[in-house]
Amino acid sequence: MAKFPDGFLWGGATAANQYEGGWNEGGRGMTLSDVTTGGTNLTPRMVTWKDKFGNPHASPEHGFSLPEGGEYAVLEDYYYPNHKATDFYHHWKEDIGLFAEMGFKVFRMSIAWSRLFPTGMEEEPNPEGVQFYKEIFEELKAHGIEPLVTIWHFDTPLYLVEHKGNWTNRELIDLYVRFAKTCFTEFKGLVRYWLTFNEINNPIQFIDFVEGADDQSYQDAYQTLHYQFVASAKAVQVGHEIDPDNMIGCMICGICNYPLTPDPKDIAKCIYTWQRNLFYSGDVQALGEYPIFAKKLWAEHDVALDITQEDMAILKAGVVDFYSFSYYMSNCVTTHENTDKASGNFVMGAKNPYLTYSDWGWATDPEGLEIFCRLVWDRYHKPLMIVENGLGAIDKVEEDGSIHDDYRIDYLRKHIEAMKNIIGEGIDLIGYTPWGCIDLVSAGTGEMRKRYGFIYVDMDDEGNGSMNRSRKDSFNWYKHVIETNGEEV
Ligand code: P53
Repeated sequence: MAKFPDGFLWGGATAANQYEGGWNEGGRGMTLSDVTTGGTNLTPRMVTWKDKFGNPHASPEHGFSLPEGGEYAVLEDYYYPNHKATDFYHHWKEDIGLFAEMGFKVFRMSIAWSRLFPTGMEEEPNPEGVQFYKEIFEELKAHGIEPLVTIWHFDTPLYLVEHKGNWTNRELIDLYVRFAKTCFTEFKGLVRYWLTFNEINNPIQFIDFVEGADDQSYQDAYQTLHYQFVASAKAVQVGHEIDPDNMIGCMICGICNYPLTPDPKDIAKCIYTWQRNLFYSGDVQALGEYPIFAKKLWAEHDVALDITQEDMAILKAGVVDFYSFSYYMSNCVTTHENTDKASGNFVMGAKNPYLTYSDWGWATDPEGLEIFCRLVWDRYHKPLMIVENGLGAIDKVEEDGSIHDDYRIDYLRKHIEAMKNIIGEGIDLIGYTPWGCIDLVSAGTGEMRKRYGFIYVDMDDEGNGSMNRSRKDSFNWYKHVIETNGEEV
């Protein structure tokens, strides 16, 4: 039976926009999530805004663009779950203490861009923001926990979204690089592991599910990706210059796709899905150039990109040190109609009759994790890190305060067993940080009830709750897994 290597990075993952809160404290500027309401699996999250006459509106977040003269606004009649989130801002010492109790070797978190650069346009960072993260990293170090820092986790400053055209504007590259450079400089010696962009392939992967996605939407999604690739590659170079010990990775949303039937058309569609959703982004970041099928993908939607010769050189010089990804589920693709659809907030492929599904329609498939690891290892030969994995579920608090989340233990156990298998094959897997190691706000639905944590946080979908932390059954289970370096799961 294979063993996890010594020094394997066991830990957990979070992101500022879903966990940190303190949205209007410490000089932080706003982001899109501050004007996004909660939703459910069936009702979309809404973005709130005012038109040029000052009339309030709420529109579904996907596919939304602000009309001429409009501005994003926090409206009185709505609740915004990301404002407080689960309040890492005021609980970080206590939370890090709990992570240490579980024996974490690594803790994944993100830096809120707008806490360092409130509008994104400032020349110098907000000292209060820098100080906040410094204290956190020092606390982690004191507990022997290595921080793994995502530089961008969906939280571009709202000013840049509203006034600069978001990531379809080339200017965003240098603004991001200034932010990244500040992080590398200010936190040098405290942080060694970095991820440039969370789930960089997200916009292209989910575009098919945006209603009414036209060629312009594809144009914007591919252009956004290109500018983010260049920004990421520049950040990798800057990060290595500032500290050659820095290990900088990409982060890909890793969904394992299968053909629903043996119809060659389904096989072809499946390969296409791998190319577009995964290899397109992975190749640019891990190999330093666009794959040949990129041209085919662009031609499908008449996409014409702003790509310069200099950009190509930057991509080549800014190849990542390791390949990280999220893995929650697999998905079936088909060219056939009338198939049973899996309902998930984004992933609505055909339902796989061999798998079971979560309450949010996500398929549990540890085998898919093995397949995914093999394919990306064969392609890139870079160390792999699984930086998100887990089961979003409703937890019941018993009268005595205990929480028996055996379903979560079961899900994680199966995926850890899968990791053992691929390590046994010689694949260089270096770390595992299950998602939402402490309960936080769901990205897809904005719900609190979709929980992933080992640590429960008393907070509901309407914002009621004490924010008290408590240990679920999975807390002690995971502690034991880490203690035995994965020997006993
Ligand atoms: P939630 C969809 C599919 C796969 C990964 O998602 C995704 C999403 C977005 O919903 O995002 C990642 O909270 C993301 C995290 C997110 C996590 O998966 O919708 O990096 O920010 O919270 C889980 O259950």
